[in-house]
Amino acid sequence: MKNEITGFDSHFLWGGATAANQVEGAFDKDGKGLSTADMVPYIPKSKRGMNMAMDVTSEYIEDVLAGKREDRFPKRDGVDFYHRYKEDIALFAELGFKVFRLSINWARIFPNGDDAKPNEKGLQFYENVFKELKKYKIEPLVTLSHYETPLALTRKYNGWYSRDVIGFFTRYAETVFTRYKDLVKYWLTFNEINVMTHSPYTGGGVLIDRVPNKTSDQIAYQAVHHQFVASAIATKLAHEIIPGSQVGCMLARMQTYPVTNHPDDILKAQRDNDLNLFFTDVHAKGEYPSYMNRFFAENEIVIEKEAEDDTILKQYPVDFISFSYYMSISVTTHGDHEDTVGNLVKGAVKNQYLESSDWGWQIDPKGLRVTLRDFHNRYGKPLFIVENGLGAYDTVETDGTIKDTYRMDYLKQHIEQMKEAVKDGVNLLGYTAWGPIDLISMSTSEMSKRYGFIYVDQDDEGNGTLNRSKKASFAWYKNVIATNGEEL
Ligand code: BGP
Repeated sequence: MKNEITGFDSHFLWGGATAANQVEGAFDKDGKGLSTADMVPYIPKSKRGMNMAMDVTSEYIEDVLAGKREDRFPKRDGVDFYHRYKEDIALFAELGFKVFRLSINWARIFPNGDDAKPNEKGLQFYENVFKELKKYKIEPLVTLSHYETPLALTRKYNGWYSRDVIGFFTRYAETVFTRYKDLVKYWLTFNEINVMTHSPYTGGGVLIDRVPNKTSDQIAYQAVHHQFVASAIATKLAHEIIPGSQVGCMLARMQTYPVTNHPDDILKAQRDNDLNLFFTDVHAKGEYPSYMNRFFAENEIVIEKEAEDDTILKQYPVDFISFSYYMSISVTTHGDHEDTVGNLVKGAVKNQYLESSDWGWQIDPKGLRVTLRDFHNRYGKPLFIVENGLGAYDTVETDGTIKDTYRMDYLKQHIEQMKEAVKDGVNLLGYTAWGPIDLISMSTSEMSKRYGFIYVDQDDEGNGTLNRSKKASFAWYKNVIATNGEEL
């Protein structure tokens, strides 16, 4: 008997991914409260570190609110998706999208996070968006929390460091599940949940300076524990309220390689991979992995849990695993090596075999295949690549065209490896390219770091017509989808 090894099946979900705070704008319209993302400072490039969200402090927030700072505010006013969603969705439909990933900005629904009643205008906005998607048979994939904790929860409770936030989040989740039960089947709980340990403010609206006697790691892992419990409760609620719904977790995957074959390097890479996979391990297996006991002990981290937490985690694991993938990381225990990816990942060194993006992210399509194979073997659950893409400077030619061949090359190479992984037997639900329409960068707040197939006329200072136009990659991705990944 001949074995057929085929590529993507006919239900494969092709599409694109965004986040509310990076596309919507209208940060204070129709009853929306401020969210943590609205406060990230816009700092001119010359004065900039890698992730400005790390610089947010209690004092900074109070100063901005009191009008004492001159940094632009709001910091990320998006690309006006709030008013132009019909035009944008029509373009996604033209691309042939089967799925569109977006987030609900929690502060549109509960402006202060702990309000007694939801904000109807916020609920109506997303209902309109989901109905518009339905018109074109595009399946929404909705992130409940994409770095958008209501700012009031940060000021009042110190965000996810407080256990109280579990209750506010699950009420928000219940509200949107109930309202959109006929419109949305696929949900993600927390975007890149592991970012909490890199930047607790970004990941959970947590201000380290408010807990002076504890280490940043102690604070971050406690906040993440609260998110794990909230994620499990949300999974339970989704299954109860929306029959047939699918809930996933979401990880910023940092595939980590040893620089040499020195056993110390191998062990370091393995340990760093564990620290990254800890998050998906808890979500998928419903318990804390034993390798974390030593890490917690050595770093004097004690997680405060309630009696029922372990049972909740065990009872409601996620249905699928999703992740973002932009680059791989290389680490070593010895020798001098050139640092890479700025300060984004501590201790990451340059991999001599890989090229880098203009922002120092090391491009590694085969690393995507490695990750897919690993995840498949480790979890045995369906996988979903919900972010991947190349942030690049685009040049508009005098005739208005944009020849972004570099973007097509990047995506082509990653999709090729994704196809190989599927042939290896990996169960992959879909692929949503990051930022199908240009949007505000998460790590740098720049507009000029672009990912889109659709160009948006806006510069780093927020000037421009906001007109949309098609880049060369538009027709290319359209054909990829039309041929189900056969023609790349
Ligand atoms: C991920 C975030 C996104 C997104 C992307 C690209 O970490 O989930 O929100 O922005 O990275 O990053 P950047 O915008 O910094 O280029």
